[in-house]
Amino acid sequence: AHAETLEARCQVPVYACQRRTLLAHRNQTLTEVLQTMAEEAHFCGSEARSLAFSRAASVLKSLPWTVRRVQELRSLPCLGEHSRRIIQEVLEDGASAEVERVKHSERYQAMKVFTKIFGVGVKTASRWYQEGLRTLADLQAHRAKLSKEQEFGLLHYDDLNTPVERSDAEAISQVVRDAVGQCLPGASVTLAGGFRRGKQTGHDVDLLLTHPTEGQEVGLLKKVISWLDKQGFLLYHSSRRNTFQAFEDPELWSRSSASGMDHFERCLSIFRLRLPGGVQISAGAQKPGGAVTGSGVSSFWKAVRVDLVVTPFSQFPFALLGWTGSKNFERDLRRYSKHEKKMALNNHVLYHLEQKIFLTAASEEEIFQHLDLEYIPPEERNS
Ligand code: 8DG
Ligand code: MN
Ligand code: MN
Repeated sequence: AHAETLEARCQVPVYACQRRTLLAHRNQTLTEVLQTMAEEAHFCGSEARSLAFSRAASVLKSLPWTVRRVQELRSLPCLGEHSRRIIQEVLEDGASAEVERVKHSERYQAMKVFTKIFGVGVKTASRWYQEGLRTLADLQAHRAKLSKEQEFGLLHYDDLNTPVERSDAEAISQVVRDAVGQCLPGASVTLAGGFRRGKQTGHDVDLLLTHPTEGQEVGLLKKVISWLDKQGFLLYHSSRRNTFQAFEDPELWSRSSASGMDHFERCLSIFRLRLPGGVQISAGAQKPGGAVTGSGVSSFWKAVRVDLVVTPFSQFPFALLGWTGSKNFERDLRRYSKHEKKMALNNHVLYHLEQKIFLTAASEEEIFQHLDLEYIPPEERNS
């Protein structure tokens, strides 16, 4: 009865950017199965189906009560027939036969193993599966052709699939802060991504670099990378230059931003993070730089994925908003902007499509104001 009173009182907004979603929520079991289905659809290239499951999971994350009966879903948005059916199965039988089948399927399991390699997406993983490969050992035996990125991904597979702790993220931020301080005094380093949303662990560390005098940031990334490399902090890095052109057709970049990719200068890297006190981790893993012991390989460092992104100061609030996530939150921010406000939002700018003007902002709060949205702090963007 309590749940139903809550349901009646609770008008859940359609867009994730209108909801407050904390990390801890009350429907973990249900969101997990829906996310498995979203992942499976993604592995099949069915992006619309994947999105539908993600949205359903996202709505459940925002609920202030635990769903116990399928009737409680009546007035909720984004819950399609398939999602409801799976939720009902889980509520009534404790598990969904369909989800169990997916989880145990050979294809899902192999796709999961392959896409966990840094640099491997669904396309490559599917191809390997088609060729009959199933495991990392198969991949090595088959001598599959790998990109540089994938080679390093495979080499550091265990480390890169070990959750990055908040303390690791803080340590890496500090190293990058030192590097940036040496290369360009006055420049700043900001931790974004899941850690900014309050997560205690993550799959990587997302860092934004900028300088309050626009233009000063040009050339910074090269210097920082070279400093880090000299100090032995980088196992792998690959950079891309800035390709953003503010005055090209805004329709063009508003389309490309739908995927979440942006045009900032950036570096995808793998850090060699020294561990305090020489803790032994990933015994048995291949560690080219580790100290070999009798039982296997022990090491005093671990590999951590780090994204470095350089932004001109005037675009920083947009970049910060974009790189803080979650992915559901970002996707709906853009969708809301376009459909409800006739504005195109991306990681660089906010553009009014009818008035044909750029709306500037000095903070995330100002971007929310332009969009007539209540400000949602990072900790409540875990949609
Ligand atoms: P995690 O690492 O803790 O697992 O989660 P996360 O921090 O939320 O995810 P992420 O994959 O590291 O991405 C962080 C945010 O950055 C996410 O909202 C997507 C956003 N993002 C962009 N542009 C790009 C891009 O070009 N590549 C990637 N990988 N992420 C981008 O805005
Ligand atoms: Mn991240
Ligand atoms: Mn990232």
